[in-house]
Amino acid sequence: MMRMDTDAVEVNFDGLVGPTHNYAGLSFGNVASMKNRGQVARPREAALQGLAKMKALADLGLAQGFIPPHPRPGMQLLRGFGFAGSDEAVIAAASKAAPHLLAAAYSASPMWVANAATVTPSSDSFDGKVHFTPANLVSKLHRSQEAPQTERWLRRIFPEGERFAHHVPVPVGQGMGDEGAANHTRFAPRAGMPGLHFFVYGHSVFANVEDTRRLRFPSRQAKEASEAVARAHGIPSRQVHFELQSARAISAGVFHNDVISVGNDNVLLYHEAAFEHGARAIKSLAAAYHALYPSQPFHLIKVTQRRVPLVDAVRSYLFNSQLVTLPDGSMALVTPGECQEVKTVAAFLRQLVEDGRTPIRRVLSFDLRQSMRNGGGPACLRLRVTLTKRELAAVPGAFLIDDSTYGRLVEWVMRHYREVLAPEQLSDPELVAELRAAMEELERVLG
Ligand code: SUG
Repeated sequence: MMRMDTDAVEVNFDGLVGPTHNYAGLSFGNVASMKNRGQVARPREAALQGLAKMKALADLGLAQGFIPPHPRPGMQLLRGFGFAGSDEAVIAAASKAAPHLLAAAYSASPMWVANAATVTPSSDSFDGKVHFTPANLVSKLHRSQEAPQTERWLRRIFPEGERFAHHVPVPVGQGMGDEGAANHTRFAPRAGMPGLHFFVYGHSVFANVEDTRRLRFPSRQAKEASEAVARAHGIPSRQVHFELQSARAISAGVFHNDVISVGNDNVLLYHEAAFEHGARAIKSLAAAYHALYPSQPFHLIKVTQRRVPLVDAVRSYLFNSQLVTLPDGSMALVTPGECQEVKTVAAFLRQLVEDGRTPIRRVLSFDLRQSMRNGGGPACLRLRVTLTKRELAAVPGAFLIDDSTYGRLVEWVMRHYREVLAPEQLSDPELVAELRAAMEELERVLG
């Protein structure tokens, strides 16, 4: 028997940009991060840009939450590399001997919460609870430190018990990367109905898939990691579908599937170069969906290379848009402002809305430039959690965006964030005290 919770809604939990947002060039294979290495960042502006998006979506009538930043610098990471003594001594020594480690420890990368965890709604899990598995993020050192604090925040926002279940991250080993929801899409006629879980991976550790392909950049998501998550969450096997990311896309800088396709409810918008097996992959995805919902429409919107070359897709982050269902049932594409600056993409978006044959009726555009320069678009900044009304009521209000929480967070950012931050300023000893004060104050804001 499939469970159905018709009062369920998708809640977007955005990562609140932390006060150490900077451009340290830490992500090989993420072309924006590589290109902008060493630039001066604007943490305050970055956080306000993210908050403005949250507020705008909440004002459209969508349920919106947030996940706070992680304490920085990550002392455990620095101590793990042999630096010892007081926090101050550790930071001073690391800034002299290993500035690259200091940059990793200071990274504000937890803002990209699409990578924080994989979430299974209660309609799809074996025990009727919402399940969370924090991503191990082992592919990148700076991100590999995130999981323990991610788990702490998730447990606070979604208290373990009758409604929510929390798992440990997938065990690590060479190549066993789990990047969370960035490679996971769930399809169903609407929120609350049992969904088809679409996991896209870049390699398979045991089948040595990656070894047989020529990749310019490393692939991050292992098939076995996604299988582990689906297994732990108890998703029925007919509701799980796997597909291999294309080598061509990864080599063009598509380090996650959410940089080359986006889905919502019964729609998938994808670039023709997204999947290794091209049209065959799409056909088998559609078959899996129709095995669950034989007579329901499934909208597959293909974007050809002729229409939007891969390089334009990566530059504009078109596919890192959020595709959301508005309260009137129509869909909106929440795009980064860069889409309007790339001619092929701007033209595509115009036609998409004019076309009228797909459920996508509106294109919204947001200035997220600060995050975008590190390869983080609208979709990277949010973790989707489908919740029934009762589950949503179990989330502490301090983590949900309304006029009052929004106002308090803006005030907090204005008080505690630096206007500018360059990577070399991470060795400034005053930064540590500033960050400590900011996090203490945040606890008061959260009540
Ligand atoms: O993991 N950038 C992030 C961006 C993550 C985007 N997420 C999704 N597509 N879902 C990453 O590469 C750059 C940090 C730096 O270079 O300072 C960074 O970590």
